[in-house]
Amino acid sequence: MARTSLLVFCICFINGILSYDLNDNKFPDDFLFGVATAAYQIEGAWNEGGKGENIWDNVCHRVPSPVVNNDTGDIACDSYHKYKEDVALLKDLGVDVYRFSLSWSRILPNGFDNKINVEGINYYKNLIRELLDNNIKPLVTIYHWDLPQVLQDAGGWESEFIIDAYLDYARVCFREFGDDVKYWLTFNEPKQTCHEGYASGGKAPLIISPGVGEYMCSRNLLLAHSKAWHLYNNEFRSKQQGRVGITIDSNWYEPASNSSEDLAASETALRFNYGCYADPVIHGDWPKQMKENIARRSKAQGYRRSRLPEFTEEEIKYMRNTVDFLGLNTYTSSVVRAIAQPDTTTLGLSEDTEVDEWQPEDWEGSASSWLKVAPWGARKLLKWLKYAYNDTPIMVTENGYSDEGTLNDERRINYYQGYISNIRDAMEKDDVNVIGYTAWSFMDNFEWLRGYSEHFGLYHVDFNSPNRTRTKKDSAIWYQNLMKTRCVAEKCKN
Ligand code: GBH
Repeated sequence: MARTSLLVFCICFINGILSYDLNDNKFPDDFLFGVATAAYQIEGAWNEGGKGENIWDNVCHRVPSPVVNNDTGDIACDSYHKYKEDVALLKDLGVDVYRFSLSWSRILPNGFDNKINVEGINYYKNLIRELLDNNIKPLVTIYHWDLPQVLQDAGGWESEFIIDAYLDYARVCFREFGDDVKYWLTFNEPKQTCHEGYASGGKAPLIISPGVGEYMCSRNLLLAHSKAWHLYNNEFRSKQQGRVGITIDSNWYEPASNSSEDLAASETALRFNYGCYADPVIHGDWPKQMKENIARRSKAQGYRRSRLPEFTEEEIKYMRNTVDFLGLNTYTSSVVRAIAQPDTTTLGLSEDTEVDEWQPEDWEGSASSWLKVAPWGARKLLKWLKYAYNDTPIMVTENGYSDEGTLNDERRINYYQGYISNIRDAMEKDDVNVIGYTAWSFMDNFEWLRGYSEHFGLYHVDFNSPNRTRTKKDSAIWYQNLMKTRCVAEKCKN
């Protein structure tokens, strides 16, 4: 205990003096603090309990493997067998909420609802029961990237059949778990599903269709989201009284200068990333920056129509205002500048954005190439979301820092301090309606194509031991203290 308070004290002290003043206001009493995970990254039991194969099983089992060290999620943190132990740790940590995801192929091994896997349903019912018994609210992501392989074989997110397949899956989730779950996320980070999954080769199913297939994916996914929201709204809301949102990821895009071109470049980057998914579910249609750029470039490239598929008037009305809250995953920032003479020949989301983007060398790094520490960006991004999306309530559903795996993870504590302080600033000084925060991640886990080489956990997991032993890191002790005092600074004001 002495070690804990000394550690907490030292870090607050150094930080407060050297970089910025930490916000010492308490978070509101009803603010939800917690931690996050995802099914494929922690559950393991890939072929147990009646589960079907999904696209991540498929990718990890390919020879040669595209994953670092040939790692797989076959066992991962073994949370399928260890959920009681997990909940005991969550209880000890003192979270208000636990964000986790459901594995589609564990619930519907055929992808479709012609066959419901009772063992899979029971796993999640037991987990939810265990959480509620310990006074922890479940925040459930319906889809975090693990599509049943049979649906991928039929075309996956590029094909329209997926809209109703997703709807049927969501119906099963609302029906089976909705009496106990009051916070739902239809999707985690659609950009990664569509752009990394169907264009950049960064995520399963590793299909490469930049500027074409990735936009078909976005369109289908957005329609699937709004259908699920309408279903909840019409058939479940009055009885279950929950809220349905979607989690979208974005950097903050800092303009390189105050020139109107660079300010516009920042706005364009935000619209192409967060806006690609938030504009349709709030305003009904793609952001105008996307429509204009992609139509103009498609024309120059000789396409008969824009590579960005249009929404009909009817779809626009149907999609508008189909969120009860917006989820935000944010880890980092970048700097952007307008490109004077954009190359119009190449296809792809970033090419279509026509903005130069980079991260300055002198920003503090992490174990992930893309993640540099820029806590001030979180405040600016939240302020922008308030302006762009009519003050829709926001839940920060992921934020976190990767290292090579140490228990004395001061750099992670420093990261959380800076980010959470800036989030509190956004609430207090910019009047942004932030309703919760779930840190990524509860524990070290399978980091997709990076395997077990990048660690984001508050708890260390020993992947060499059959027990997958969990050990509390210093950052967990720090976060536990934050959730108790409910402010980031060493001394809270009120
Ligand atoms: C989240 O994505 C995920 O939701 C979560 O499952 C994951 O474990 C966590 O973050 C940590 O990565 O390598 O330059 O091509 C975060 C958003 C955006 C992270 C794009 C990786 C790859 C960029 N991500 N990114 S690059």
